Amino acid sequence: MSTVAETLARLAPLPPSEFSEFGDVEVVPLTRYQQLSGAFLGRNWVTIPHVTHHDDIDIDGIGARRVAWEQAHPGAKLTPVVVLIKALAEALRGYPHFNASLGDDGKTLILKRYFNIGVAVDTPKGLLVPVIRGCDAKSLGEIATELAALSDKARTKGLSMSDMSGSSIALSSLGHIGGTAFTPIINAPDVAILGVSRNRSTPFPGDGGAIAWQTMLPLSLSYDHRVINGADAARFVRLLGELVNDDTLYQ
Ligand code: CAO
Repeated sequence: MSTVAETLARLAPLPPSEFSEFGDVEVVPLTRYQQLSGAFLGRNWVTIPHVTHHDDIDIDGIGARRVAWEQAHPGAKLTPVVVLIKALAEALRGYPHFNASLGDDGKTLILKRYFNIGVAVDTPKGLLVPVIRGCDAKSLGEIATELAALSDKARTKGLSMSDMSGSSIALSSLGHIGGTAFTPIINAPDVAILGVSRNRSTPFPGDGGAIAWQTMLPLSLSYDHRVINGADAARFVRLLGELVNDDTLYQ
């Protein structure tokens, strides 16, 4: 048996970052955010055993409600991200070990009694993950307003460490751009992150052999397999699908 250190020592060294023999290059500095988030993403990717569960949920219920909701809340946008932030907070109630962190000694699981959702925001300086706190007690309108304010702050002024600390779970959406699935990297010390891709009309067998079209939203849940098993991950995403079609979420 070899130790982990011995196994790592047998890996080939990385090639040097020297390319001038192949042609002209330009060296540009990484922003402070890119350096920091790169260091954290690299750490999380190599230290957490990730598995990503992919599924599509039916979001016809969101489309039907969005128009009425936005008329009742002038200026606010009910995007799938806003609905999913609320649904995540609700789903965590039934899955406490998704709202958890491993203890430093690796022998305990710390269950959190708060429902704070981190949201990846794309900024000119790099990726930032502000946290919306207490989402279980907030309405969709409050979540939409806070998401707009935090993402604007992230893009214009930047965020403090306290704006980005204390999440239960995180969400990363590429739905406004495209894609069918991806593997989001867990934002430690969280144990799961939900990736959202672009929704699409999908044909299903309908009555009498007809085709029925449904709007499906692709979700990709990356989870720490030391804490969460695959069956629970699959159930958790199914539950999100039920919650986004549940009237009580919109009250
Ligand atoms: N499918 C189809 N359309 C979608 C969608 C989806 N899954 N998600 C959002 N959209 C639409 C919205 O409805 C909106 O349409 P309208 O302008 O017609 O209302 C449009 O895309 C833009 O949405 P938005 O970006 O303003 O709002 P959002 O709530 O979807 O997202 C935020 C907010 C802050 C998450 C987003 O602006 C952002 O920064 N996303 C990038 C995150 C990222 O980079 N993640 C990857 C990290 S890993 O490197």
